[in-house]
Amino acid sequence: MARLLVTGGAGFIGSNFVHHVIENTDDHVTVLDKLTYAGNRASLAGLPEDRLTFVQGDIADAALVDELFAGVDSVVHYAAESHNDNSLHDPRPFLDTNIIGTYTLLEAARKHDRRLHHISTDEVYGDLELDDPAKFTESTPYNPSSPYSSTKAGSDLLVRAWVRSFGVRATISNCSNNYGPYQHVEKFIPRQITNVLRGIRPKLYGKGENVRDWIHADDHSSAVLTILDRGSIGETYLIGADGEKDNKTVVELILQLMGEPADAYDHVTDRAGHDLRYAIDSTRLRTELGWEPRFRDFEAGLAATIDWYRSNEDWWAPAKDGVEAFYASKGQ
Ligand code: NAD
Ligand code: TDX
Repeated sequence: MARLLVTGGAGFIGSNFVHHVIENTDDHVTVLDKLTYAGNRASLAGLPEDRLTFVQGDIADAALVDELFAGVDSVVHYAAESHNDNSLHDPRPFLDTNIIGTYTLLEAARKHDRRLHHISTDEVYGDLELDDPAKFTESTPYNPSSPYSSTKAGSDLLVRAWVRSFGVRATISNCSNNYGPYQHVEKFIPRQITNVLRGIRPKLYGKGENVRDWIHADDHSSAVLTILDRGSIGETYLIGADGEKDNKTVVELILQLMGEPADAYDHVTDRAGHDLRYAIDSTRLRTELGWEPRFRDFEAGLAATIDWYRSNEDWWAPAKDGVEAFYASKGQ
């Protein structure tokens, strides 16, 4: 049995990871989460109390982080400000959490010699042209576009420097867009599903040609456990499941699966600096560490996600009106 510290474990991907760990290992999990607007204690409801300790706090609180690192074997770092649109409106919290927060964890990992896995994003690589056959690989140069992705890129570089300069035992993974249960309604897929459930027309930025490479959150979790177990210290692994789709196709599929006409959506103001296309080449993770995704049918995974939002209105309803008011103020 290992003792894991999971930062951001009450967020979307972090909570999916905690569920995955409890179901698939004997490990004990301590979650450190600030419970910002994006964190939800209810995402961890029902998990066995003897396997999970929840601590509300900030990853930039050095004294708290020091105390928690002393009591665990490994740390998986999900906590972040994660939404591009928010970073265009108010970048400051992105610097505080993604940069200073990650720095604080690295200093604790160095002091206590703890294994750290840092969760990052494919957005650090910038974007690809729509007609470019290339995909991102571990050697693609960093070229982030938004305040969000630039702070994630900065946090990755801090991790690399702490490995090289101080011998911290860390790995990094950069994953593509996740979908699944417990994702905040500010994000693309949950926003459109909950719009349809509320009788609001889905909102597509610009022409909807932008491409995202979708992976189920549970596949992201199994990849992270694989890297934590067998990854080489100091290395970066790209995580993706060959799920490229343009946004228009995804909205039309949501409408179709929910029994609405496929054209019942609105085009709204585009995102400033909107990345065109992300695509992941995950050959390294598959060949060197033997990982494979389990969710290969996007339509089936999306249908299950729609069912989850239909059945869990209590979980998402409190955030919905505020999110829509924010978007409306920006013509989105
Ligand atoms: P999220 O916004 O749903 O969750 C973030 C969590 O971190 C929340 O529970 C929040 O309360 C917590 N948090 C924020 N600031 C904190 C702080 N200072 N101290 C402690 N906790 C804090 O985000 P997500 O979509 O689950 O993303 C999780 C991680 O995965 C992020 O690092 C993100 O960059 C990365 N990632 C996300 C995606 C995606 O598709 N969502 C893809 C690739 C990588
Ligand atoms: O209402 C919308 N309409 C729309 O067309 C919203 C909210 C988004 N979009 C578009 C913008 C993107 O092209 O959908 C696509 C996905 O948008 P988001 O869900 O905001 O995700 P994205 O910006 O691609 O970033 C996500 O994946 C990488 C996560 O939020 C990041 O945390 C992760 O690093």
